[in-house]
Formats: sequence, C-alpha cells, structure tokens
Amino acid sequence: MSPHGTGRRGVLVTFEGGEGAGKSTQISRLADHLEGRGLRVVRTREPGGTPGAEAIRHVLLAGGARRFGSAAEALLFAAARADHVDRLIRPALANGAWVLSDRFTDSTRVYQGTAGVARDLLMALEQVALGGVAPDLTVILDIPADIGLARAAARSGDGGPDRFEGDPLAEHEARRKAFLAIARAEPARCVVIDATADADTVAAAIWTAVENRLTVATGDTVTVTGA
Ligand code: Z5A
Repeated sequence: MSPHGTGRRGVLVTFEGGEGAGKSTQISRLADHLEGRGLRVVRTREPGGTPGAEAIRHVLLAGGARRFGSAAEALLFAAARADHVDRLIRPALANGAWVLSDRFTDSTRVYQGTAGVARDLLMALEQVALGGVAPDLTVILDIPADIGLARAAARSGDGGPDRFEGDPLAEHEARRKAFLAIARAEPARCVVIDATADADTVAAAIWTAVENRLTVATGDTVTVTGA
C-alpha cells in the first residue's frame, strides 16, 4: 500500500537535531529493531548517502564552500540531496524499505535558515531536490547545545570540529530553537524527544513514537497511518 499515493511502499524516517544529539546512535537502534521484525532498512545520512553526495559532503564539511556564502552552501546541500533522493531514497522506498536518514531537509531549513538564507529560496530548493518525496516521520532529538557538542567532541577525539561544529555556542542554541519551531509548526510529521536521557530511554521513546504514528507491519507491506 502506498502511504502517499506516489507508488512507493516504504517509509522515510528522518533524524534531526544538533551535533552530538545521538542521531547515529538512535538510527542504529531503530534499524536493529525494525530488522528484527523482518523489515528491510536502509540507513543513510545527509549530506551524503550516494557517491556524488558524499563528494559534496567532503567539500561542505571541510569548509571549502564557506567563502562563497550561506546561499551557495544551501545550493550545494540541495544538489547533494537531489542525488541522494534520486539514486537512493526514492528507489529504496519504491522497494518497500524503511529509509532512516541522519539529517534531511530540516537541517537545511535550520542551519542555512539561521545563517540568513531566505526562506523562499530554501523552500524552492527543497521542492526541487525532493521531487515529491517527503518524510513520514521526523524525530527531533533535543539537547542543550553545550551537552551535544561535548558529546561530539569526546567522540571525535583529535579530529577537531568541522565547518559547523566550530560555530559559536549562540548559533548552536539558535539552531536548537529553530528545530523546535519546526516541530511546533508541523506536529503531524515531527516528534521531539529529550535526547539528554540515556540511550536506552531515548530509543524506547523513539520506538513509541514510531508505533504511535506508523503502522509497523512485518514482511513486505508497510502502511502509514499518520499521527
Ligand atoms: N548540515 C547543514 O548545514 N545543512 C544541511 O542541509 C545538512 C547538514 C543535511 C553534518 O554533520 C553537518 O552538516 C551538520 C549540519 C550540517 N553540522 N555539523 N557539525 P555530521 O553528519 O558530521 O554530524 P552531525 O549530524 O552533527 O552528527 P554527529 O555530531 O555525528 O552526532 P550524532 O549522530 O547526533 O550523535 P552520535 O554520533 O550518535 O553520538 C555522539 C556521541 O554521544 C557518541 O560518542 C555517542 O556514543 C554518545 N551518545 C549518543 N547518545 C547518547 C546518550 N543518550 N547519552 C550519552 N551519550 C550518548
């Protein structure tokens, strides 16, 4: 059964939030849970997920596009997303998979939006990149910026901060507020989870949200009931 009448049979769940919120950790937990029920799962991330998008990721996170300004960075994030959607996400959904993406469109709205890129431009880019694909559920992992950054720093060891991690704390806090504003504006799509809790507690809250909002059928058929 197609959740959106677009011929697709799978489910797209996106994970959003600040650095070190636990997105990768929780995608892994949810994937294990779904796979344990016999469902096909595709784990992916943005920017990235395809060879072309991973190449763009390298440029963006190394700071190679910073000198061109935030609008140019938004164009590159959108180009990476278009490739990711066309070559990986849309085919996987058509194939009935659960696609779990570490960041997606909300990250552009938040990071490039709080950096001053016009909302009209961001929404136009989003429309072009998605071509009708949209998340069924977005899990926003909410955590004070200083806690998330400390977690990310402890994990990355001597790798040092990337293009965005090195921004001032106030920018990270502005991003946190922007994610929460999206959740308030789109409550049917978004669920906010307290990410300061231990990983097991967070995983349980995410599973409850998945069960409340999506019908998790075993085998090939996945139906989406909405919030
Ligand atoms: N960006 C953008 O500007 N525009 C866009 O459109 C898109 C992205 C798509 C990509 O970064 C950057 O690109 C991102 C936004 C920008 N900014 N930055 N930086 P990335 O992909 O390299 O990294 P990230 O998305 O920010 O995630 P992360 O830092 O890798 O963190 P995470 O995946 O949310 O967390 P984690 O790796 O699961 O956990 C971090 C550590 O905390 C790790 O040691 C865990 O073991 C630990 N952890 C996890 N959960 C817990 C709990 N519950 N308690 C205690 N410790 C925990």
